[in-house]
Amino acid sequence: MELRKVPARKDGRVIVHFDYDCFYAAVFEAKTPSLKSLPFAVQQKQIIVTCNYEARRRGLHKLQLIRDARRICPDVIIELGEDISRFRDASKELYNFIKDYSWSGQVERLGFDEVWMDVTDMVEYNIGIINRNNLEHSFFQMVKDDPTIGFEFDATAIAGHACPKDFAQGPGPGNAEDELSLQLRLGSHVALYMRHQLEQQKGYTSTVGIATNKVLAKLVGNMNKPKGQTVLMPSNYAEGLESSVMSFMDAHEIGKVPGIGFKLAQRLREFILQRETKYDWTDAGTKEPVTVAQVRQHPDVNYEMLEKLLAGPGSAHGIGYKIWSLLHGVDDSEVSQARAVPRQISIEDSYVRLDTLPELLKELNALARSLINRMRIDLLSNDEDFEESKDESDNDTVKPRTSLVGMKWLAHPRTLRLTTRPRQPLQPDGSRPRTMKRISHSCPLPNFVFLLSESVEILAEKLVRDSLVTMFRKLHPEKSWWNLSLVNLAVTNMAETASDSKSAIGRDIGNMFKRQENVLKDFRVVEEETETTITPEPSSGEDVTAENAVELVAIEADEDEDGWVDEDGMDAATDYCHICDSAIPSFAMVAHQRFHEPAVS
Ligand code: DGT
Ligand code: MG
Repeated sequence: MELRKVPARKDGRVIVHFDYDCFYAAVFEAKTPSLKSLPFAVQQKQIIVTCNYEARRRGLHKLQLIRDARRICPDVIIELGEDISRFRDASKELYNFIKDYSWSGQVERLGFDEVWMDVTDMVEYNIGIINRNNLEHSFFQMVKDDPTIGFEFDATAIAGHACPKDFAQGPGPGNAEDELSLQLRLGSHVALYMRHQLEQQKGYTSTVGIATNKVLAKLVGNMNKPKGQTVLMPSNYAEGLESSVMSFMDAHEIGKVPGIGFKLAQRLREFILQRETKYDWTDAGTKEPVTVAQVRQHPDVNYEMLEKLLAGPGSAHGIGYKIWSLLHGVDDSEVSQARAVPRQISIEDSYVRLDTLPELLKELNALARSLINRMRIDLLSNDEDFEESKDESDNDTVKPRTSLVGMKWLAHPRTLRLTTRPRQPLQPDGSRPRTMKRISHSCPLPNFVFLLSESVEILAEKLVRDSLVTMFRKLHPEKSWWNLSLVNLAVTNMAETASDSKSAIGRDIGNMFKRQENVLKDFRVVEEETETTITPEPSSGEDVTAENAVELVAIEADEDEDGWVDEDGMDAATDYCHICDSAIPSFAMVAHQRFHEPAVS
């Protein structure tokens, strides 16, 4: 039947998916390697957000209450991970490390600890120069214009694990039907090489999947965790990938398929089982699993029916066909190109109670400091011309000489946004209205924040005094009563300065600063351009109490980290809570559910 037509599989690409093992714990371990052999966990609020494998061996797990972890493993070493900037920095460093190997620049981050890389061009090039009569002694060239950089490998063998285990070995070298297997074998070797480099040079181990598209690569990696890699191979070379992909996909619970979020999975389960189903939050899963096979093979399921079943407000057009394709392991989405700068930088914190002006000013100052620091980390780059031009400049008196001299802005965000989430006042009957809305106010970002001559502290204070207090008053004209559960500060609307020619900048320090002033002229504050928006957040099942705020705070630290993640992630990154309907990153769903549970005594 036409509506059940199997979407065409476009093989020919080789995609590698990296997932760093125990990421937050690994960030500490990279600095202090002695932690690796000890049970070690990272704490945010009252939970262990992650722990290393030694701790997992001793019975600890992700998202466990600190109390329970200490009881189970009294000698566990715990570090505080409230300050997520260290994870963000590590994530960026590792991303750049991986990106430097790429020829095409198609390297995409998902969250802090996952990266896809499209290695098709590297694999194709190396297949082009391979000696098919001596595949055992091959050399993989890692740098296109330097045949000496790379590694030796056996192109008849797979590096790491293969799925399925009885994959087709292929009819032998030189046979066209075996090209796909050859591609994937090379993909597995380049993945192994990069995984080793990541470990040797940066101290991080990772779990890697290699396949012909993003979804398959992400899924197949899970088969050998941690420190493992798996390549999805054809089980029958004549059929290509068809049979192995179908049996691989069919075995998965539908909620595990990236791109099928919590809500969609739940609707599919209910359709297949023809009744309401329950979700078990403690296990981050369902006690009523429905497999891909059950959905795919159901006689009434086709893409038009899926469109009707799944389309809703906010869902992308063509969701039915997209899900139908995913059920068949078909995913044509591209690995996006690496971007030099994030689309936005946002910093936020949440509060059990924030209702006095002195407290607010203190928090705004702290957020503004983080924001400016973050801008300097993410948006400044070395001016390579500076070192050589330094001697040419006899104007050594040009000030200031700080460690930031020689840096230039890669982009200037144009807009400053302040967002709050006010708690509603109690109603006469003592109840609290359920809606928790975020409200925000935007205005042009004042120029002075780009000045490198001033300290972050001074700039932050000025930003609070000159802009943020006024913006806050626009959001909260009522002087007498407000109580905030969240404050978010963001710079958005990036204007990249990539067109700067090298010769135009950094000739000497004076010129550079003069030029910077010129650039900044474009960023005048224009009061009329300000804008206030109210973003309704779907109603929350209950308000935050001091006790249950704990986990929520932990989640939100990650939920809205910065533009690198917010806007680059695929649908898989977000699920919707069935109680409050909030969008929650998939990995944080379990912790989020604790927020809805009765307060822990
Ligand atoms: P893995 O991949 O099983 O070896 O372990 P991780 O620690 O890499 O876990 P993963 O990949 O699920 O998440 C990456 C990091 O994100 C993790 O190290 C800590 C953080 N994270 C994960 N889930 C949550 C959560 O529910 N709340 C918060 N605040 N952070 C989380
Ligand atoms: Mg991980």
